[in-house]
Amino acid sequence: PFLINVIKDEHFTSGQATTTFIDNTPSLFNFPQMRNRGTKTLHYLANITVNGFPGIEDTKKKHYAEARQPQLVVGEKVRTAKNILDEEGADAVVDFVKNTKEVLLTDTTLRDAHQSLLATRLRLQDMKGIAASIDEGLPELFSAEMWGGATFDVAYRFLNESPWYRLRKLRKLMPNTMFQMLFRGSNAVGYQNYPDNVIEEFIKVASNEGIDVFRIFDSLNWLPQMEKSIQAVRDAGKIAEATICYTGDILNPDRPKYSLKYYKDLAKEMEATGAHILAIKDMAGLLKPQAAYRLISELKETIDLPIHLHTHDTSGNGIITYSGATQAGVDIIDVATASLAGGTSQPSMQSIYYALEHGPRHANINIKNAEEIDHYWEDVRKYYAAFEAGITSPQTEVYMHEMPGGQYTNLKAQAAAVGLDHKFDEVKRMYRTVNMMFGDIIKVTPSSKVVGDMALFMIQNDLTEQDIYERGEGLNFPESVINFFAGNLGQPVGGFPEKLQKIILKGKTPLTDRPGLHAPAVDFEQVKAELQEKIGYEPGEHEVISYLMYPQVFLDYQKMQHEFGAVTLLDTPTFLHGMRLGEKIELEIEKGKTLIIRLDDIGEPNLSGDRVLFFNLNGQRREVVINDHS
Ligand code: 3PY
Ligand code: ZN
Repeated sequence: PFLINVIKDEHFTSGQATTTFIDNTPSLFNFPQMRNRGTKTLHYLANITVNGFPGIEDTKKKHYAEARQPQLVVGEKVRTAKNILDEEGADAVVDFVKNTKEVLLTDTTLRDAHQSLLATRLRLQDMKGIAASIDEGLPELFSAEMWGGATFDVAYRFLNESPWYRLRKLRKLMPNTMFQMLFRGSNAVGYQNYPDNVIEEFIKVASNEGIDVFRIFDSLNWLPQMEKSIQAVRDAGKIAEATICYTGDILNPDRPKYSLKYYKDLAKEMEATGAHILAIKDMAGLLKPQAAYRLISELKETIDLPIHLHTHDTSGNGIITYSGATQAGVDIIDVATASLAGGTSQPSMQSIYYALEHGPRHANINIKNAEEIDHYWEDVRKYYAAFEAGITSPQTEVYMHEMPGGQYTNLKAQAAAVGLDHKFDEVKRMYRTVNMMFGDIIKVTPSSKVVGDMALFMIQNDLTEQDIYERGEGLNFPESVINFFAGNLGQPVGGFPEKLQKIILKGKTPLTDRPGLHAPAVDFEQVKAELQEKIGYEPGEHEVISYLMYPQVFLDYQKMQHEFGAVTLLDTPTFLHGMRLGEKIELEIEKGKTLIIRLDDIGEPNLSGDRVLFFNLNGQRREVVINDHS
């Protein structure tokens, strides 16, 4: 069967297979699964139909029309930023950006937009339906942000999907678009510090798999936590965006800690690392329009790197902020397609287009194509209704609590999980209090999680700031908070508040230098052997990395794959809600091989709660027994 798999592989038959081909083509090894894919799929469908999808209360499957496909106008072939990178390298892309008069756009739809609006739940199946159209219809984009941040962990954990497989598939469908990822410096795509050689290996493999632009930040803006990553990206021949996370308000004289001077000094330091681009990451959407104008103007005078601005539209001011930044000379801005824009997501691509139209720095994209592509997203968003956070209007309170766009909805869910949903206003105020107790820190993953955990902890236990100082010795603080004060995320701007640090660490000595200096290098061969033992086959280098980042999550994913097979291919309503009685679905599991599945009957539960589901699979009657957990 191995040989048959090989000779049927498109890549092999096209003559492009090299000696790494077998390593890099795990589908060759899928034959044991292939035989019983039908059975596994039925098992998944039966389970979701009876027990629902974890975290979704309303299990009823609605009727959805198929998402509209765009009618594109494709003109002359454009030489894209990706073409320049592949043909001439990273420095040529920098020159291209500098020589472009118009403002360039990064489309965040495939990453931050759904991370911020739909709990990161967007599936590959829905990305696949539009990816080629984005590549063809929007060739003027600087890049598409489609990986990193929370997507890595969520894909495995909640979607039964491999982020690497997602990357490979999209890479094939979008050969002319630069792929951008969000990389948390020494925290990679996790919430903790990883040894330097893990960081380097991650960047090497991600770059081989198709990531072109790495936006590297540190959750405390601490440069020592970013330098290794920047160097690794340079070594891989890809584009390193050194990132400053923006917090506070440079125009507010009462908030002097994060002043214009602070940002300018940091920008100079970032430039000195050899990064290609400076990114300003306004993760909460705090950069007000006039401040944006001032900040970008002064940064353009201070450094010679192109500047890439990222904001969130939480307050409703995002478009004006971009308008100010564009006037001040920002080179690239992050936008999302209209249907997944606004609110805690990025400002809308289509809106900024019209805001700048006919001006000197108008965005050079085909707006008709952008609008056509947006129809697709408008339809797809409906599938994910269960993950909507219900924020339907501008939230100017963000200027008070300063919560990142990607955290807002998450923390709301976290609060609800411990029965505090009715107290979310209090949580937001406490979030601010905690930030000030911690010395007014940069709040972005993972430091934002520390603040969120502490805020929830205090409200849950009915504690005030005063209580912490007076009774803190006897309290068991959340793990993440202890970890932060122990210096394991690095050093915050201006240092830790000593009194609080003493209370929280209870005598433990904190680190004052880079955690990576203390973390022993990982022996990849040894980890590979350990993983092989657990999963029963020789893992690829990407799987070793996933296992290092998220051991349990990765193993659980493996188990799910084993149990349910390629559920990635199911359409989203079916994936989330299962099947209606009498419904028929078609599932193309590979070219020319389609499963036609009808659900004929659902039996009553027996005494131990087991139900029989009667399916018809490609004309044959099949029964699946499933335990009803309700
Ligand atoms: C992430 O790290 O996931 C973020 O989006 C931070 O803003
Ligand atoms: Zn963001």
